[in-house]
Amino acid sequence: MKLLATSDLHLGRHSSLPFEESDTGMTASAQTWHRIVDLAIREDMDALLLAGDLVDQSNRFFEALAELERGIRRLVEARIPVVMVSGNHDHEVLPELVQRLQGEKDPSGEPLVHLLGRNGRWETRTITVRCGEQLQITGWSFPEQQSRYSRNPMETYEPPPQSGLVSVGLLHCDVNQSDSVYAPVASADFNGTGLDYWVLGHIHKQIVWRDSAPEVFYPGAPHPFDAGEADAGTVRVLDTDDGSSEVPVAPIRYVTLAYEVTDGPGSRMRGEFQDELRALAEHPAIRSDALQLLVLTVRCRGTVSALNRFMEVQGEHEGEYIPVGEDLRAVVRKWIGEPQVETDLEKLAENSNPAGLLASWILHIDRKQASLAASAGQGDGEAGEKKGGQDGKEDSGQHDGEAGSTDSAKGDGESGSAQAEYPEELKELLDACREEYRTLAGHGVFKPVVDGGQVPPEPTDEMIESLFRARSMTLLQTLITQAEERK
Ligand SMILES: [Mn+2]
Repeated sequence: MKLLATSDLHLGRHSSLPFEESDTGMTASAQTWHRIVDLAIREDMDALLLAGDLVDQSNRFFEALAELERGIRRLVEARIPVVMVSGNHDHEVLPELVQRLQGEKDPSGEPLVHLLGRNGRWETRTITVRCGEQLQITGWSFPEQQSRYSRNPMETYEPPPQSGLVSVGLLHCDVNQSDSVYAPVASADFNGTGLDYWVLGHIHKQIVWRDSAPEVFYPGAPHPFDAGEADAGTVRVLDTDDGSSEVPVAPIRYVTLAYEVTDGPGSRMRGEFQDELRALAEHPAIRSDALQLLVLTVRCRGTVSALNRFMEVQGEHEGEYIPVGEDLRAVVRKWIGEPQVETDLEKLAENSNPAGLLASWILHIDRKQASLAASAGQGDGEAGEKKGGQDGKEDSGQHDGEAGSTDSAKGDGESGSAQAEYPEELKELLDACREEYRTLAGHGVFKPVVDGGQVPPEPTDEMIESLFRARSMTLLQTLITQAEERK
């Protein structure tokens, strides 16, 4: 028996692509939905299992619902039963859709369209699938009035009677997120449920709990909507004889490529880039006749000069379509250049220019913090026993790690007792930084999270120094980058 399983189509949801495809069907999940229907018919699937969130946002999208209905009618014509449960997006609209389709029956009079477990009640049905065999299927749907459901639906689950038939569970739920408002369940809840398989919906990434019995999986969303859904784009075929496997179906896939850019000859990169895209298109998790467009995010790390060179060769690709195969193109959605700045602080601090000044301030702060860590480390050693657990927990944990570092030893040697003293101008800057911090915090601009969520009423010296150090480092890197660019 071959069952096609999917969920989270979100028909009607819009993609955020800025390119020409955003107006065409390629970014619409309706196209993917009809490809899933094609696949079910072409590969003689015995049933289609849908684990919820088939349309986006309840009854606002009648067009989306019409596409869903059109696809289901095509399956019904091919005598492929469709079994679904509703999720947190389609809980209102699926009942009326199924109502409209309840007259669709196979020649023996059995209904071909099923919605299981309406209104948050578990339900088991035995259906005859396309090959004539019987399948026992158990499911639970989100209540019609509730897009949020904070209880665990498995609390009310009872194993259906043993039938000897292939048995599958269908559920839209959030696994191992105990505070979720979308039907939180634990992965362990599926153990001992007496079923052969569980098909879950809600998470858009495919997840398979491999070593569990029953076999439990999220098939994942078959259609990705943005760069954050690089893992979406496949359905799962559950073959009761040969095991289950993923099948890519989406016409569009989002991919991030990462490069270390070197100062070598830039011209070879373009060719390499295309080779890599061709290899990518052959990857089993992506390769599909349906695939038409790869949307790329390209992250490059390297020195400023190497990045500049790379962009000279590659930069014109942004938004440009790159042919990859006969029916496949790629487009670069975004280049992200991550300049790596060489910062030898000691060496920079020898200069009297702004970069040198910033470097020496950073070194002052580092030395002070290192010496504090060293003395605190000593303190712990002496008083560790006496302090015990009362308030020593945070302190000792924090200082233990730092005390052993070579930095602190270096700080000791270099400046001795004078290390805690800052030059006047640095003191002034830190005071200004503290004032600014107070003003921003007073306006609720940011909420500093320190030590597990507590917001201290007054920033500590360490906080102000860290803030100042981070800002100085950013500024220093900008200065160096600009200097390199002028070369
Ligand atoms: Mn959902």
